[in-house]
Amino acid sequence: MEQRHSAFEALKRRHEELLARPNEKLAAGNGLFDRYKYPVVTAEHVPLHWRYDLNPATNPYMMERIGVNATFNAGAMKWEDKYILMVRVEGYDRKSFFAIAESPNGVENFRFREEPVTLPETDEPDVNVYDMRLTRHEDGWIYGIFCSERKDPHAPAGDLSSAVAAAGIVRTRDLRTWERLPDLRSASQQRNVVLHPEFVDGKYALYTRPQDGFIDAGRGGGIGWALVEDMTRAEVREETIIDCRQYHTIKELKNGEGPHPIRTSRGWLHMAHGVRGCAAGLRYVLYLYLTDLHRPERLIAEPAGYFMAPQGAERVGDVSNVLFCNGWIADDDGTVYIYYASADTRLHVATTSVDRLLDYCLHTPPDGLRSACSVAAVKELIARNRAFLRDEASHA
Ligand code: M1P
Repeated sequence: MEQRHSAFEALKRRHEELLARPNEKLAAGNGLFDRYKYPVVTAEHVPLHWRYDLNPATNPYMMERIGVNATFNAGAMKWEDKYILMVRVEGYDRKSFFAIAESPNGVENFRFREEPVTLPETDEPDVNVYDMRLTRHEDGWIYGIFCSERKDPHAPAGDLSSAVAAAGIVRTRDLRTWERLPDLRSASQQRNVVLHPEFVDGKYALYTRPQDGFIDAGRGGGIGWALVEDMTRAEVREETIIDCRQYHTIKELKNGEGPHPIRTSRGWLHMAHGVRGCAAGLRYVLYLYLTDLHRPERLIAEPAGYFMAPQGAERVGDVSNVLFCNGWIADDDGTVYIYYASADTRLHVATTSVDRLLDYCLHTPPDGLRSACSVAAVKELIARNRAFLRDEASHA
């Protein structure tokens, strides 16, 4: 009995050390953003009482009863002065569910609330749920749109992998009780659906990602845009592609909107993921684009290539070579907290500012779509630098 007690005390001590561990900004990067030394939420952050039966009578060996495999792809928002993450928690059983973790400063000490979120179901229960985007809408509700995955009813006998992706919708006023609304109706499968925070032409505006199959975007041309009159019976009637997939780019195979865009003086700042295929499988990177303040569906700037790609230990995990982001927070002082997951395994933070992100969007050359254009862009920068250095030397 004494031994079992001390085993649990040791677990508790290690867990508390992990939760209380200070995080550190890493030494200078590329000027775009700063990475941090430690991930902000890992499977080990999940409370012990979700995983262990603490009663020695029913758990004589103090074994973990319900294992957590990964914590990743979190929605994010500021709430009552806390930085809130709606984390995708994935168990050993491969099922994901949502749980809220909170931090006082956005970069460390994330702690899960007492219990995971109880997500109401529709008449057609979800098999798996993940990747919730949180939007505090100007209508007064906080919406959560997530992927609801179910077995493909038309899969041939013996095919136990084919699935159908749809956008599930919940809303809340307090981040505690959730009202489930009907899933988004759409002619195609949908994942990475995101609600714009403001009405556009008096309607709710959705970023969509039409896809032919569960994995393949197929004829789905990229990130779409659809206006919806009523979120309690949301339906995609007309969908226009606002950010296209293109040959030989980082988003050749598919792309998807990240969190809802941030309103800035120069336009709506968007974070998205782009996917391409290579010999190692799919490679997911993060990129930014900017759209018009009054017409959020109108693209006004898109820097070439990626903003962030997996680096070092981020490269390896359950689904290696993946960065994914569906949550960021723009603070009142202009700081932006980017919550990104690596390799479908763990969650990190990077910090930057609205000003930096705008400067990046407005001054990084766009993708010329050919090597010759990339060379021209480099030479143009070299020429400007030569002129600048000459000018500086002449004033010395
Ligand atoms: O495994 C990488 C990502 O794959 C999917 O993203 P997308 O729909 O853009 O391909 C999602 O399952 C996502 O959760 C996952 O991180």
